[in-house]
Amino acid sequence: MSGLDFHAWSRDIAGRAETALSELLPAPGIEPRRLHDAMRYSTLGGGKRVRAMLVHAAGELTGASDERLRIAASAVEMIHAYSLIHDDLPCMDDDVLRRGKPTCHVEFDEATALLAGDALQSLAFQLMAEHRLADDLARQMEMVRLFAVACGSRGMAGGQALDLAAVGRAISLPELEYMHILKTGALIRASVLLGAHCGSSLGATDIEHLDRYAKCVGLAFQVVDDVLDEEADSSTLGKTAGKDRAANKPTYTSLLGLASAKELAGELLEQAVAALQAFGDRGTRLRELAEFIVRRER
Ligand code: GRG
Repeated sequence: MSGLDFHAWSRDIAGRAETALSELLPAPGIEPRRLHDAMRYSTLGGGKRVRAMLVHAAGELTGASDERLRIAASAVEMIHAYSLIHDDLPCMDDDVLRRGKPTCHVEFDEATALLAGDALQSLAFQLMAEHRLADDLARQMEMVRLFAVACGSRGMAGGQALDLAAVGRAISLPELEYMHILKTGALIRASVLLGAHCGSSLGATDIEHLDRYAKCVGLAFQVVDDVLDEEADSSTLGKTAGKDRAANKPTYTSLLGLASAKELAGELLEQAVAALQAFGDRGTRLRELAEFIVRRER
C-alpha cells in the first residue's frame, strides 16, 4: 500500500484517472467532432471516480503495475460514463442534470448522446484488447469476458431493464436487491476483480473473499445512493435530488424507511470489511474505500 493517507490517495487516483481518460479518449477537434466532444464532455471533469479507485485498491493488493491499472480503471470509468449518458436519456430516467452540468442529450442532442454512450462502450473494450493487462493471455481473455458479462443483460443493462420495469410497481426487498446487484453492483464487482487480475494471481479462496467484498460494497453503494437521493440537495449531488420518489420508483428508503436503510448500509459495510480479514494490512485501502463509499455525502 502507498504511504498516502486515504484522502491524499483518493485525490491522487481521481487526478490520475482524469489524466488517463483525457489521453485515451479521442482528442478534441478530431472528426466526428461533435461525437468526440460529447464523449469527452460526459467522461471528463466530474465524478467521484469510485470505480477507478476500486480498480487501483484491488490492484495494489496483488501488486499490479500502474500502467495496467490505468487502462483497466479508464475502461471501467468509460463504461460508467456511458451508463450515465444513456440512463439520463428521455426514454430512460429523463434527467437534465448530471455531475453538476446539463446531461449529454441536453448539451448536445439525443442522437449524439446515444452514440457517445455506444462509442464509450466500444472504446472501453478496445482498450482491454489493445493493452496487455495480465501476463497470461488466457487470464486477459477471462478479464474481458467478466467485464462483458458485467455490462450486459446479466449485469448492468439487465439491471437497468428491471429498474425500468419496476417503476410504479410494488416490488419485494429480494427483487430490489437483485435489481441493484445487476444495475449498480455488477460494474463495481468488475472494477474490483479487474484490478486484482491485473496483478499476480490470487487463489480461488482469496478471489472469493474479494468477490464477497465487492458484492457488499456494490449493494452498500446503492443503499447509500437511495439515502442521499432523499436527504441531499441537487447542488450537492450534482444531479436532480428526490428523483426516485417523484418517479414512483421502489428504493431502499421507500421499502425500508430512512433509518433502516442507513442501518443496512452499515451492516453491508461490516460484511465488506469482514471479507477482507484474510488479507490483513494488505486490505487496508479496500477497507478505507468501503468506508468512504458508505459515509460519502454525494
Ligand atoms: C443505461 C445500460 C444502462 C445502464 C444504466 C448504472 C445505471 C444503469 C444507471 C445510473 C443511474 C443511477 C443514478 C444509478 C444509481 C447508482 C449510480 C450508478 C450512481 C452514479 O454513480 P456515482 O455516484 O457517479 O459513482 P459519479 O458521477 O460520481 O461517477
